[in-house]
Amino acid sequence: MSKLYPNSVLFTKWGDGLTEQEQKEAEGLFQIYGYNAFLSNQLPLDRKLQDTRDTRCLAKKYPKDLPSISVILIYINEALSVIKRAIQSIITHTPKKLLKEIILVDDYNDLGKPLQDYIDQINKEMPGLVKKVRHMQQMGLSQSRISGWAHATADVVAILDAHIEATEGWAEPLLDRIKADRTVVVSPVFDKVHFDDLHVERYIPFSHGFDWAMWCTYEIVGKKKQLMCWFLPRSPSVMGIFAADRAFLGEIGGLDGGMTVYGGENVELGIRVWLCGGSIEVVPCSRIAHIERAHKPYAPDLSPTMRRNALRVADIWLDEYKKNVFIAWNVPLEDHMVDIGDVSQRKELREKLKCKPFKWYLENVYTSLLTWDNMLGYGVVSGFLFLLFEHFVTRTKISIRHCYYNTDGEIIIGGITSHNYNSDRCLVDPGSGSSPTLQECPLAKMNELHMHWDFKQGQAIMNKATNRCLEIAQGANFYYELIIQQCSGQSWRIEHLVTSF
Ligand SMILES: [Mn+2]
Repeated sequence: MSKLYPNSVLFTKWGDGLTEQEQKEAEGLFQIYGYNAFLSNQLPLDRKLQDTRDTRCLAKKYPKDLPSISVILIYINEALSVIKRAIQSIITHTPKKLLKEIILVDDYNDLGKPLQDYIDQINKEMPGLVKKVRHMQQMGLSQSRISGWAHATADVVAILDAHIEATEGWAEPLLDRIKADRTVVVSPVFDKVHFDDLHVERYIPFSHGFDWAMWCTYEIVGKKKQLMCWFLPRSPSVMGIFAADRAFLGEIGGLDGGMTVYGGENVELGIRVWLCGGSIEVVPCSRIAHIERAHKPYAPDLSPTMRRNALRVADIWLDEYKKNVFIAWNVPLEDHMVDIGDVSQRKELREKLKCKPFKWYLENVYTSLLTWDNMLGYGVVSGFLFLLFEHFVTRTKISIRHCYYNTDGEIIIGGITSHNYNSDRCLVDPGSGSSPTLQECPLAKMNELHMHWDFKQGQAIMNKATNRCLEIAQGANFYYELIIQQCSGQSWRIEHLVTSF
C-alpha cells in the first residue's frame, strides 16, 4: 500500500496496510484533533489497559467511608469516541457508591445528538449520573473548570481532561488523601497515551513544576529523590488534572476566571493553593492514562495568551519576583502594554485569605526554582559597526537574541533556564584566535575559561581576563560576523535593563 502522507507524524509508526481512503480519513481526523481519532473510533470503549501501578499500591486498603466524587470532564474539539471512552472508563473503575456524577463541560464544541444519545443511554440505567454543561461561546480552560465545579454536588471534585482513561483503583487513593486532609489538592500520575497508536506508556510519578514563563514542567529529580517521591510526593504545582475538596477549592477562589484560553491557569492554582493555606501532592497509586496530543486544538500559536496569563499571575502573586516572568517573556519591566484584565478581585482575595508572600513559596516549597537575583539586563544585544568609505558612512547592525548579562559578568546566550538541572550557555573568549565560543556555563566555570565580561550600556563588551573585545567584522564572503579582537571602540546595547548599569 502506498503512503499518502509520508511527512505526517501520524504515520511514522502507525498505519501500515491502510487503504488510501482510510489514510485520508485518518489524516483528516488527526489534523482536527491532534490524536488518532480514526483508531479511537475502532477501539472498544471499555478497552483494558495494563496496570501501571507499583505493587505496593495493590496491597493498600482504603476505608469504606470515603467521600463522594464528582468527575468533571472538560473539552473542546474532542472526538466523540474519546469522550465516550473517558466516561466508560470512569464508570468502570470508580466504585458505584463513591461516584456521584460525571459532569461534561462542553466549551462550545457541540457533539450534539450522538453524545446526548450516549448520555441518555447511561442515565437510563443510572439516573442523573451524567450531566452536561454547555458554553455558548468558547471560554477557555479556566472558565470550563469553574463551570464544572459550580455544577458539582459531591464532597470532592476531580477535574480532568476528556482525553483520558481512568484506570483500576484511580479514585480511592485520591479520596483517601483528601479525607485525611481537606486542604490537600491531589494529582494522579498521568501515564502517556501516544497520539498515534494510542498505546499507554508508564510514567514515573514526578512532581509538577513550572518555569518563569509559567509553562508547566515535570520536575526532574535524581534516582534517590524518585524513591523519596513515594513517601514525600509534595509537588509545587498541578498540571491541570487534579482532585480537591469541593468546598475547599471554592474557599480559596476556585480557578482564576480572568485567565483566558489556555496556559498558566494550573500554575496559578498551584501557587495559590500553597500560599493560601493548602498543599499539593502527586499520589503515585492513582493513575490516569492521558492522550498527549501532537498539536493543541486551541489556536495555532498559544504564546500571546500564554504570555498574557503569565503576566497576570505575576502581577497578582509573585511580588518582587514578578520581574522574572517579564524576563522570561522578554518584555520590559515598565509598561509592557499587555492587557492582563482586571486583577483587583484576585488581589482582594489574596488579602482576604491572608496568603503568604511568594518568597515563602520559593524558600519552602519550590526550592529548585532559580531566582535570577544577579540579572542586570536581558533581551536582544545589538552592536553597530560604522565604516567610512570615501564620502559616506555605512552602518551595519548585528543583533543577538535571547541574551542575559549578570553581576558575575556572564553573558548567557540562547535562553536562560529556570532550574539548576538544566544549564545555560555562556559566551567565552577562547584566548586565541578570533572566534568567540559558547560553552555550558558550569563547565566553563569549572575549567576556568574566560567567561566574564565588562559591559556598560552603550559601551564595549570587554573580556575581563584577556582584555579583548566582542566586535563585529566583515568575514569571508563579505558577511558580517562576531569576532574577538583588540578593542577598537565598538559599542553594544542590551534591550532591557533590570537596573541601569
Ligand atoms: Mn490534556
